[in-house]
Amino acid sequence: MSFETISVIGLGYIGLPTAAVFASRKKKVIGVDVNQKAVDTINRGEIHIVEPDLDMVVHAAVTEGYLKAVTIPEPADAFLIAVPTPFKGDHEPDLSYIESASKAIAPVLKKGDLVILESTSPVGATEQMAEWMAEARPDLTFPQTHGEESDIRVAHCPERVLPGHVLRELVQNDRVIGGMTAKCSDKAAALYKTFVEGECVITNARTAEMCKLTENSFRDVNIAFANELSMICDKLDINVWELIRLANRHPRVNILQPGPGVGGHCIAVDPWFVVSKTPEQARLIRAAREVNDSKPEWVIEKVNLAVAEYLQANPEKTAKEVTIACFGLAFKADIDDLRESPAMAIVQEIAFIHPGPTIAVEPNISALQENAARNVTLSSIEGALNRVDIAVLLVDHKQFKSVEWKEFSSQYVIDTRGMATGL
Ligand code: SAJ
Repeated sequence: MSFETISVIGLGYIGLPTAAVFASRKKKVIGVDVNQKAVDTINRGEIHIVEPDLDMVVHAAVTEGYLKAVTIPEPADAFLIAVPTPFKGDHEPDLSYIESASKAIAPVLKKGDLVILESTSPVGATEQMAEWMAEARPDLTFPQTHGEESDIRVAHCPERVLPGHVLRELVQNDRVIGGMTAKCSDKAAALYKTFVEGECVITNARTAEMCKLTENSFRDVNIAFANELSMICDKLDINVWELIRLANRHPRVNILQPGPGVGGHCIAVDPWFVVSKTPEQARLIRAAREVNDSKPEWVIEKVNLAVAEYLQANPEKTAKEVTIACFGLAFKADIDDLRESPAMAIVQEIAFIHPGPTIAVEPNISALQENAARNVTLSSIEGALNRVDIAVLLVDHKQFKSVEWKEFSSQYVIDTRGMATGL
């Protein structure tokens, strides 16, 4: 099975690195995106997203002529769909991007082509995608009606890479390959073997869909456990970080770390895809989402209490003269991605309710986008430490770990990451 030309639909955090890695293996890659600006950026050999080393790989792929970006799909031997799958309304999955992508490639499909859905999807989405393509191309046959005899092969192969380590994990992680039939799986596995050094493990499409949702739900439930513990320990006057360290000495216990909430684009979204399909069964998964989503509010309450205590101890001051410094805006440590970040949401809310100055420190960015955080001043670590009355530690970036937090009065440090109090 040889793939001369590979097309990747959706050139975002997953699609662009995937396209670039195929191109680095000297495959002809056509990247497709509806965003003309992103397409132009990539065709200049530049990138519009942040991921370590991706700029170099894309630059090389474009200048050597293996990768080009377009807005309208062109014929290829394999199509990988890596578009967003957000939720809408009451956490219902929104498959409209998959629908548009599959309808956009349908006109250029030909007998023998492989279509892979990489986007994280609710169970049944791959079959639905195949249906959309079949409706658009009645002249071709698809696996849902023609099984192993179908003209077009269809599979779900979820991405599982960790933001910040995408290029390494794309190559090294094992890959779950869920074909709609055995031949679909074989063809998809052959494609991934172009660059995957991990194992390509074969299953069916529905199990592959559920596998990805299970991985992220597992993590969400475990983080919720840590977050719930942090709130229990706060009530009981116990240091949660010491407690977790001690409990983790048990050979079969491995508790994750509490934080200000769960951010990113996957873990706070994917569990809802399970809940929306099976609401009566997915009770624990739903509760975990609710615990994690409630954590930012809990942190804001702690900040309000600290301000009240501060004013009581310093009666000559008004709230307008209290400076709150928030350390970290990104959704997790040592990255610069502010999207879906609980830290960002907390800082925005503090700036909204607090009449005094709100300072934010984010060593991984140089400026805050306009309107990103009104009334928030971006500062250096030193600048913030010189002015701070109440410190809110939100992200455990490496730069914050060397700060002598112990020198601060503990009731004025709200430490959501165990950097000051977890020592
Ligand atoms: N977090 C905690 N405590 C912890 C671990 C994480 O509060 O002990 C928070 C982080 O601060 C962050 C959020 O959880 O706000 C998510 O971070 P993460 O590092 O757990 O995961 P992501 O969103 O960067 O990437 C996840 C990964 N999934 C798993 O580890 C099961 C990645 O492999 C997936 O490919 C990715 O989701 C995705 O695209 O689905």
